[in-house]
Amino acid sequence: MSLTNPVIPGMHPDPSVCRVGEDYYLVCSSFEYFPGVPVFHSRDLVHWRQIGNALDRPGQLALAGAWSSGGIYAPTLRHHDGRFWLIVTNVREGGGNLLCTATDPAGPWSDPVWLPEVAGIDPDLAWDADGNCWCTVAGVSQYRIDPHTGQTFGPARKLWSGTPGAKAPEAPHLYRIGDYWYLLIAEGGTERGHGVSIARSASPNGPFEPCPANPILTHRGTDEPIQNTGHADLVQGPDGSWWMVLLGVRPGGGTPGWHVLGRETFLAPVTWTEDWPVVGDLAPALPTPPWPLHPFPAEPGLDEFDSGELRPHWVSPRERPEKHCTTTERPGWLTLRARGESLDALDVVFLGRRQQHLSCRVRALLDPAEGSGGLAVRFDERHHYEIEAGAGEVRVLARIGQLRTVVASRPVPAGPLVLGIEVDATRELADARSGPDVLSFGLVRPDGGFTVLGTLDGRYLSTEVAGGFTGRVIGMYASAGSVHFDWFDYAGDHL
Ligand code: 6LW
Repeated sequence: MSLTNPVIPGMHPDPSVCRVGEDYYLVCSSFEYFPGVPVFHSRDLVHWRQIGNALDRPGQLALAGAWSSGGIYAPTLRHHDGRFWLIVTNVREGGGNLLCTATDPAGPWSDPVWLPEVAGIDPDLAWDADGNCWCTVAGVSQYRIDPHTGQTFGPARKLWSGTPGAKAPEAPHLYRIGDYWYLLIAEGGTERGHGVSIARSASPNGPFEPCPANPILTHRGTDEPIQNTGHADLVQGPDGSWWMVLLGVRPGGGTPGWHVLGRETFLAPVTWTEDWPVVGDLAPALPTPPWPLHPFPAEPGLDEFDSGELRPHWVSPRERPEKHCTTTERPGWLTLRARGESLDALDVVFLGRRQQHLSCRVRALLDPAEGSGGLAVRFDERHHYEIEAGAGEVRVLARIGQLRTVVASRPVPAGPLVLGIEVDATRELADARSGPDVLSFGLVRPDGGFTVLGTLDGRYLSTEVAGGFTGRVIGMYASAGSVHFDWFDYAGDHL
């Protein structure tokens, strides 16, 4: 079996990992989406399955007013004293750093304990042998905290600024390994200059001595297909081997390269030389770990909405109140009810899943008799494409920045219909300016054929155009009234 990176494709950045016995658990950022902080499980570090979301109740996760790419940033997950500890930042007015615990990482997770005096993103947790709990944040600074109450003891103490001249020392993780305390950070910014550096000390509070080989990982200025590599966490396997999880991107198209799935989670092997970690090859082909592989049954791409519970990969911008998103109104169907009668993206009710493959195909059967809605590829409020049915026609729509346009429309008979989206990243580059992929929107005919109504350039739904920290999410929406969806089918790499 060939093993491939990324190990968790699609928008799953800032991974943090821990191991308990033979089980690994991993969490990542979720930004403006609800529920937040997806939790993954693995038995081999290569195959991962989402088992829940740590912040899945409105009392844990308030995102009103969080702009796109605001909200939930960079969690740290640790297992200590028989419990899982999760610390994370909610970047919004009235947000800040919060900590939740669980005995089962699939949930339920506790209500949050807030840390009002901890200033800074990317909080880390580490405990020393005396039982002190150290919270280290981007910058890089450190607080001693009581993780049960969120209280801090004394002001922040500066630990390290990373490599002189490198911007954004962030994503700290502090570990006791052998005779040293190691401080792993990301630096250079989360774009093409991203990298991972490390320092060590005899104490968790420093002084820290930088590794002479810093950055210990970067793909800046290289031809590597995986770029923007950084924001890492270390984990040791049951056999003593060491591994790094980190974020990276897969740019496509000509120059400057566009990445559309957001930042994804990758895995790299780590060895040690003179008590410093050395990161092995980080390539699309993964080395086989020295233990049995543990693949999970393939996740079905088809969702028929037959159970009351939505699977954990479904997310909505900011909130998902039952009155706007329910499987009980018409059993066996998902009903989305719009908030208003306008095309304003904030009135639209959207339920989607991350695009996880460079090429993919989506189909959904919907009944628009009581409203308007359809399928959308969402990057953020100002960058999305959709195919929408309602009022006797089907329309392909695009929003790119300030521009909103109807790309195509045609009348359709009343009744349920199957809409489709096809994302094709396999086309040859025509020239240096070619985009990363093309997206086709259309109707599925009764004979199963696909009638394309509009084809759009994928670069406008990329980080390089839209900006921010997120990636594409594909799903269903209602823009007016109620729209019922019988099923939604996502197939990756079908081409
Ligand atoms: C995160 C920072 C980063 O807080 O991006 O790549 C920010 N690193 O560490 C948001 O994901």
